[in-house]
Amino acid sequence: MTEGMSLDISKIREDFPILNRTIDGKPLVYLDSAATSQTPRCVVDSIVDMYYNHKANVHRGVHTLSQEATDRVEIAREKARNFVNAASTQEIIFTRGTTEAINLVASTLSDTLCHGDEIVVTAMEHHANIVPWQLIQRNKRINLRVVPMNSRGEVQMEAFENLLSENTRFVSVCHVSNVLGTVNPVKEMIAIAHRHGIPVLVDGAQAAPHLKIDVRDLDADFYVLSSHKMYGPTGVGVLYGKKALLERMNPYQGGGEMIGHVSWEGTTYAELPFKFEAGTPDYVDIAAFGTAIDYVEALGLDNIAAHEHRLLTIATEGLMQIPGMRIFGTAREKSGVISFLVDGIHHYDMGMLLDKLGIAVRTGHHCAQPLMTTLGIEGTVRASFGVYNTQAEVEAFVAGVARVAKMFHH
Ligand code: 7TS
Repeated sequence: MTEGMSLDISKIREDFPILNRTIDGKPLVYLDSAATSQTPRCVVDSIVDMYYNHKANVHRGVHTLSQEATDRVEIAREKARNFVNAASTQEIIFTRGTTEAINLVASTLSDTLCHGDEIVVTAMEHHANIVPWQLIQRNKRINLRVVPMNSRGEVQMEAFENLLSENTRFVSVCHVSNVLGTVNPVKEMIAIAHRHGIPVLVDGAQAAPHLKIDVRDLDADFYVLSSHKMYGPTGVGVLYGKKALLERMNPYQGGGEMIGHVSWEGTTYAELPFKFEAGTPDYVDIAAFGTAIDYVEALGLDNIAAHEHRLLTIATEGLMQIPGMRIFGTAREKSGVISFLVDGIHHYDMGMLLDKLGIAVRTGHHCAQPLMTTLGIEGTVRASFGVYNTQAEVEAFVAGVARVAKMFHH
């Protein structure tokens, strides 16, 4: 499929057996892809094929199975490199996910930080981009500075630049907010930070399934993502890092795979990317992640984004008709996530009642409690879209919300 073509959604749905499920006798309407996307048959087939035909530990054996398993992992690494447009596979480190990737960078960076140093994040970060910095804050008494946002849920760029000072050592910012759907102007933010000589990590967990990523165009120093949100298996993530930076960093964990030579006197480390991949990697899922990348690229990220944007518009227009509706996040650039509350209805009640209609949405703080505090709420109801969602599903969702709202208000 080439870019710019509209997707055949009913055909795509055939790739996802779970979408045929019913909940309480009603067809499943899965609107929780921001938490985790569903997995197409080709990715599951890749996992099964590895277990049945090619399973052996990687990077260690001369025997055929071990070579085959290693090849599959390294092919996936090349696919991941191409997916984010990194210069080299040495810059692609496989992790357990976005969370581990950020912890890796934070923990390694902490070696170089001193009392009074500052890390800058935004008001809309997921806990995965807050708590790792707080953990190193505890040891080093560094300060976490938070970029405010405007009423639409957009980062205030002037405030961002003003927060950067000679004490700022690092900026870590989400590409897309998992609550507000805001697409942050990360290229511009990186350019500003670089003018001050500050490296930037971009948390791409919510961007990777929806936007074309080009780490070289962004000039990102680090870019992190999770496979399970982009139609891939669980347990795999990517840390992209510029080679020059990764080379200067200490290893994160020690063990097999990451060493050059070990002796009682001292140990040397392996070359990139293996220096950061201690222990047996999740090679079965890494190989299947490669298949997921092929799947996404065959559909075309521009096509996926266009489809999801259409669904977002239909959902937003539909929800706005419902009395007492409050939508959180109205950024001019927004991805396929919609967070809302209806006056007088607890988000949990809304989620439970929608579930009775077969509609799966997420409720709560979405691992962004500081953002909830800023918004003055405890949680929201969040619908999020994937490439397999249809207009009919979005209409069923809007009708479901309207029905619940009516139940409470009359
Ligand atoms: N960063 C962002 C922006 C996220 O949305 C998430 C997960 C993470 C980091 C962590 O990713 P993980 O794969 O390491 O867990 N977001 C969500 C969510 O919105 N609902 O459930 C998980």
